[in-house]
Amino acid sequence: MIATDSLDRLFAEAAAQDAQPLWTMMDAMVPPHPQPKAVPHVWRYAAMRPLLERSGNLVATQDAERRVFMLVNPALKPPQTTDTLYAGLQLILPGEVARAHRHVAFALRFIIEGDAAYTAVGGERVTMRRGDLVLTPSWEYHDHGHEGDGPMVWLDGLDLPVYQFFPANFAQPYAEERFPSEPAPADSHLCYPWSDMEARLEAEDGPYAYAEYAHRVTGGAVSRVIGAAAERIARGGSSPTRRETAGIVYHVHRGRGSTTVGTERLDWEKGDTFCIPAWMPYRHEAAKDTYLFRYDDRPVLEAIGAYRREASAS
Ligand code: GTQ
Repeated sequence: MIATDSLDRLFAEAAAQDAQPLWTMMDAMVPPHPQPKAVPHVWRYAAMRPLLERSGNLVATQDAERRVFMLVNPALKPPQTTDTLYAGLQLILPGEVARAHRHVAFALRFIIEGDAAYTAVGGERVTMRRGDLVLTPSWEYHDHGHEGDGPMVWLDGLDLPVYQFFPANFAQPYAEERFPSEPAPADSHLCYPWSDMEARLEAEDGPYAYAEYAHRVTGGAVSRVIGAAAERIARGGSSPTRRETAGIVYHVHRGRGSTTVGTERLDWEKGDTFCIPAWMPYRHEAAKDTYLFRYDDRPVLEAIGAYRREASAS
């Protein structure tokens, strides 16, 4: 050993070998509890709606493969709405086509406004109505079109950030603008109408109800990465306080209220979208009869044995 050796000298020489000591940053590398980088945040529809409308005047679908505003977490970069989930607001106008492509990333759509637009997925054409959940499974060609009246806006939920981490995504355009399709059957595994979900939530007693979407074929979550659910909270009611290792994106389908996340309070109303970072305790309170749609990264966490949830009444 050199008599004049020191930690500074050791670290400098290790750095020259592209190596660093673990023991000075053990807590950051192996944290005692989840440390999401996302922060709680609300994207207000009243503010976003006019921006979408302007994007409709300024950008044609020929010039934008998808006319979408990404909802970017203030503490993160695109495409992160949470650490692992992406959310965007997509606009399609009557007569437009968002051309066919496919990608490994999974997408879901929750319809916010309008009806009679369609998504054609792998040969099935699904007509979309407010409140419906429509799935685009991994690697299926899909295009969106609108043959009705008025603008159509939906929330896109994708697992894109996962593919920033696992660089395993591929994307491909289709040779034609539209992938050939036939109208989807009423019980298509791609479409989950709001009326069915609302009936399930109404069938439960009490001021608060929670129901998961079950894939019509597998009976499990809507994808291997993303799961989805809806919640009903009666006016004056509240959810239990929960925390889970999943990150969550919420969308207010109907109603008004607030969610306490850690020490922060997020106020929201119909059309707003908000996010809950992993492991932060959260509790919703409704000022009006409320229905929330949500998606999360629970299935992928379960696959790697890392999903945990705690709930307490109140
Ligand atoms: O509609 O295919 O928000 O590929 C982001 C990427 C929507 C889509 C997004 C996409 C799509």
